[in-house]
Amino acid sequence: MLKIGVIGTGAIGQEHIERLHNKLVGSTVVAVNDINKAQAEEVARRLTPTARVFENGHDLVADQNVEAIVVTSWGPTHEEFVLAAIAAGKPVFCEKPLATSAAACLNIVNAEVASGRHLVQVGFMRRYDKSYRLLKQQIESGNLGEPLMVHCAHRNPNVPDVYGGDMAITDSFPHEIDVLRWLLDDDYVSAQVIMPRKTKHARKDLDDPHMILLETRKGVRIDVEVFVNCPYGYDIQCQVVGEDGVGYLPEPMSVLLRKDTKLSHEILQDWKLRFIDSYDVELQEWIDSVKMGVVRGPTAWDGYFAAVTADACVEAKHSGGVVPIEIGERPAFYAACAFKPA
Ligand code: NAI
Ligand code: NAD
Ligand code: ISE
Repeated sequence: MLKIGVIGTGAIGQEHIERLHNKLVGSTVVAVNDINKAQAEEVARRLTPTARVFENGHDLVADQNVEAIVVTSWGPTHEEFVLAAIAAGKPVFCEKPLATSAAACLNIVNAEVASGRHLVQVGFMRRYDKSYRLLKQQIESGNLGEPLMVHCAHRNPNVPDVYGGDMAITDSFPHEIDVLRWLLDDDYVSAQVIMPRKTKHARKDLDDPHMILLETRKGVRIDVEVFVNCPYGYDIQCQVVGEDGVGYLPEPMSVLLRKDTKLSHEILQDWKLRFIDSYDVELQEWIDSVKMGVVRGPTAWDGYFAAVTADACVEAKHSGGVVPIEIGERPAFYAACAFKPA
């Protein structure tokens, strides 16, 4: 059994503790921590009663009984806990974003390379999603011809009060940044952000929606609508327009109903359900790979690339211009752990 310590017992922390302790094979949660101690104690009692509740994340990382770390605290805290795990020589799965700025992600990349071991995996779970994998197969088979354009939407029904500032770009959009780069096997060269009319459903201090435009090295043009107060539900759309055909991301499975004069499908309301299988596959593969001593999932470099892109998008939003995305060569260290689905 891989003995795991989880830092952050909020929304996704609770989801991951449940799957790591009670659902997946080969792991057990032996330690938890949250800055909100009462919540950590309540979560431990309910989901993993024998786990030790730590006063702070650093003590948890250092504890001899903890073999691997999962970081599910707020984004701004990720850097310090991932760096602590690397310093302790322990594998660490960190929810996206790896950190909230490119500079912070680069600190992690540099620390990992200096340690000489692949210890970091980032929670970009869409790469494990069956529907994205089917779409990727269509692209890679050549069935669509060369991709020319990609149209996407990332719609949430609502967001918590702590979701503010540019989090549409730094917290929601990183999923598209990562999965589209993986889907197209391409990198980005520029970003632009256009602000449509604001929805009446958004809080006064929150900009919503955003329209984000990316250009890739191969010349593919991508547009992504990020709309986090979309009253009808949680809806992730992706359409790849190729030279010879158009591929659509499959919709989540649901029963087609003929009822009350309508022909309808249910629309999901919650990100936890839309990607429930992907989180399971992602973390099961992480557990298995940690035990084998080879971390195979999205790397700290992927997390860094996402942060460089997000930073460029934030700059583009505030300047109104087209901002180049410049990133140096990927260190050879990361070539060996390019993502390979099991
Ligand atoms: P949340 O706000 O529900 O939970 C965050 C938890 O971190 C809170 O319980 C908070 O008390 C704790 N925390 C904050 N600072 C801490 C510190 N210094 N030490 C220990 N605990 C601390 O947030 P949520 O939605 O669970 O998100 C957490 C992370 O997971 C974020 O990075 C988010 O982007 C990511 N996430 C990823 C998703 C995915 O689909 N992969 C979905 C939802 C969240
Ligand atoms: P949340 O606010 O529900 O939980 C965050 C928790 O972190 C809170 O309980 C908070 O008290 C705790 N925390 C904050 N600072 C801490 C610290 N210094 N030490 C310990 N705990 C601390 O947020 P969430 O929705 O669970 O999101 C958490 C992370 O997961 C974010 O990075 C988010 O982007 C990511 N996330 C990913 C997905 C996904 O689909 N992969 C979905 C949701 C969230
Ligand atoms: C959240 O943090 C996630 O990661 C969800 O998957 C995403 O859809 C949501 O917009 C983010 O806030």
